[in-house]
Amino acid sequence: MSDEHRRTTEPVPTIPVQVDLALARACEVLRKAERILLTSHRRPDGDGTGSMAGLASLLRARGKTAVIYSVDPIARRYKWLPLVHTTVNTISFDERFDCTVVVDCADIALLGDTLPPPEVCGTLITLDHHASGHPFGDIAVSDPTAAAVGVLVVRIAEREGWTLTPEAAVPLYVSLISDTGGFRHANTNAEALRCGSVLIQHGVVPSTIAASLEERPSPGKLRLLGAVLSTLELHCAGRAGVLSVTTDMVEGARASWEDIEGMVNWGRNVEGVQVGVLLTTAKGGGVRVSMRSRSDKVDVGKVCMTLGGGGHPGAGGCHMTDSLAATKDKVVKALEAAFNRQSRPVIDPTPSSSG
Ligand SMILES: [Mn+2]
Repeated sequence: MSDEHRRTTEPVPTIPVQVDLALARACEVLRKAERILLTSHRRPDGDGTGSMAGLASLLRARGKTAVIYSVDPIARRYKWLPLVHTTVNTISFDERFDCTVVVDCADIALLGDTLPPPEVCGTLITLDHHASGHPFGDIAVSDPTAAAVGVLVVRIAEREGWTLTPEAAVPLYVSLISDTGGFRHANTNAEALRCGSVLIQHGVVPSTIAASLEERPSPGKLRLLGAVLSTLELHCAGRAGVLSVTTDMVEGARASWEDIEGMVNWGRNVEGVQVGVLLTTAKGGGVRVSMRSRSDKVDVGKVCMTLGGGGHPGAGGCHMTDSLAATKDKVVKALEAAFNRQSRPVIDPTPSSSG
């Protein structure tokens, strides 16, 4: 077994004392509350949606009023979750809640002006697990060791002795698999799997949920993907995988422009490739460049900055006014320069065992 497959952290991270104290205070407020408002960050993901729905189910089973509130519509992918159809997108100013629970949100700024005023919200409880953020609320439960907010909801249920029904267990399981990538990401720990096990004991069928969340591409998207994959070119000694999309390809496949989303990852995923590039001929002229890096050695945000765009170390983009061929040339040259700045060309892409 190589070192990278060996565990270097504790199997069960100790829950910080202040997290436990905050959770106890949150439970006390929830126990007494009659009317509870539940919300998450804008465009809630699987964790946000699943933990809201799961907590709503648990609270309603106690005879309480629990309102799920999201200004943005719930993504089609999660619409089938129990109780999600009861989500409201406005809260009237004369409503009064005993408390409001904000899930999966590391910063009050991410709520924008969607959070109702304090007199509407009542006691503000936050349940979050982001390591970097600014915990907020009257009671902030913020635990980076929790793989998903669903884990924190399971902790609440266990602490309060609330029975988990399938109606609560299913969305909580979705919260868990969303944030752990199906128990594969680095945040997957013993507690995440223990919670998964508990949820299965209470009615979750993992294969059914996996099937419900499966991406079902339209025939047009699949035709377009086939066309895009056939454009793959490897540059920079196999370290850059470049894919191209043109208007003709989109129209020929009878696909939509949205179908292009995520296709850049196919170039990045090729064996040996460190940077994936997708070149898209823009409708208004020029070429849209997307870059994804799987190596911390090349900051594609910086590479894109040299081309007039920007981004993060792992993801960048820019718009160029040249033709597709000229753009490809410039992008490859910029990447070549970035790879050359690396102290030594990487031949073996496997992570070093020392880190
Ligand atoms: Mn989350």
